Amino acid sequence: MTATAVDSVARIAPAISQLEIETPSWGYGNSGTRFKVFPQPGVPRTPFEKVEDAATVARFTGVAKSIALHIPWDRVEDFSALAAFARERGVRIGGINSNTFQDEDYKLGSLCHPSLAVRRKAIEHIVDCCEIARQTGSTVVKVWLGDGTNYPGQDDFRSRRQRLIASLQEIYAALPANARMFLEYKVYEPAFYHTDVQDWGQALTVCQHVGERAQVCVDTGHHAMGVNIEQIVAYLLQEGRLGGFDLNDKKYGDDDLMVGSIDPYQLFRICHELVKALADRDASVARTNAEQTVYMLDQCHNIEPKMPAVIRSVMNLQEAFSKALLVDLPALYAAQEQGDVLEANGVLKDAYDTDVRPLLAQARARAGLAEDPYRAYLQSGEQERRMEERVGGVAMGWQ
Ligand code: RM4
Ligand code: MN
Repeated sequence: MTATAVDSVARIAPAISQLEIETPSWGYGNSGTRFKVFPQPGVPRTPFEKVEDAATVARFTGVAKSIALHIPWDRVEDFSALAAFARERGVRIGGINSNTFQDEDYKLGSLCHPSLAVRRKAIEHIVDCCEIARQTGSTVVKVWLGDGTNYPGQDDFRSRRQRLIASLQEIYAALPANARMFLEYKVYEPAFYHTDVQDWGQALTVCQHVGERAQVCVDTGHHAMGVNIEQIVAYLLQEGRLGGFDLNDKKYGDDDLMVGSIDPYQLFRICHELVKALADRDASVARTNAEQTVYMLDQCHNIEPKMPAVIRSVMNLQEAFSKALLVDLPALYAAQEQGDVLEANGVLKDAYDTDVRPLLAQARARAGLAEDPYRAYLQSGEQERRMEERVGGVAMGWQ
């Protein structure tokens, strides 16, 4: 290898050694659309089996050492036992995702609902998620709401916002001392006319009313088409309010496709904002924030085999992050300073156009990992073993 190639391997190494990726428990279960769920053989039947799958992904990739849970889908009798089970397999319990969108009572909303009784029920559920965080050692409680209205005039925007803030303040008080609350926005769906937490501005200002440890979750699939997500990321970092990501990709709506599968250049541009913040010399708000940002995948694998898809997604993110690590920042800043539009843009393109796969393979080999985790998994017999062993019982899905 040439000296520059050696240097490049060192530069992308943090994508193997430092990037912490979280996988979602629901990505291992059966999923589909409102039209059809296509079940797959070998899918986990219990949260413990989901943890086993996450641990397998961690073993093959060397990263992705935490798994996010969704309550009540992942409810178990003894959460500390689940956390211990995970620990023994080299993974930890990540974000606890609340679910206030699948109960009859939530037809008109949850934390924003006009009825105090329904709000109470939703608050208690999320307070319970805080308790689960305590029991599992998780440091994140995530709130995504299906709240909104379908028709103009159905309810009052400001009243609903007030109920939301008051409800979140109550929940915030129940967070474990070292935990953060993430508020996730989404432009529309399930509500079609207005959504209560529809964009980053709403999420940010609500978080500011709630407390310092309330931060925004950016689900990459939750924007209108054409929205500049990396710009949102930059500003949230500057405010110290970027909690984490729900990474996935989309072509149209909230498609939950594999991260980097439709628009890898966008993923690169997002990573570029994070890498720049991490490179800040002084301990800026943005740098501290970037150091704590959670990279979670929020994906569903409806037609593709799940475990290989999760592994591929982890690799996609590592590739985008590596390209961002290759951006020549001094050259970029010099070009910006001189107002050299084409040079500045060229610096980004040069990094993006680099084939980082051989570099990542090298870095993995150095770390004692398979050079291609995806192929290594396919050849390992793990998939066949799952299909043989996981017969009977009920495969897990969105219930
Ligand atoms: C929502 C949102 C949440 C996820 C659920 C399953 O659209 O993205 O993050 O928990 O779906
Ligand atoms: Mn999400």
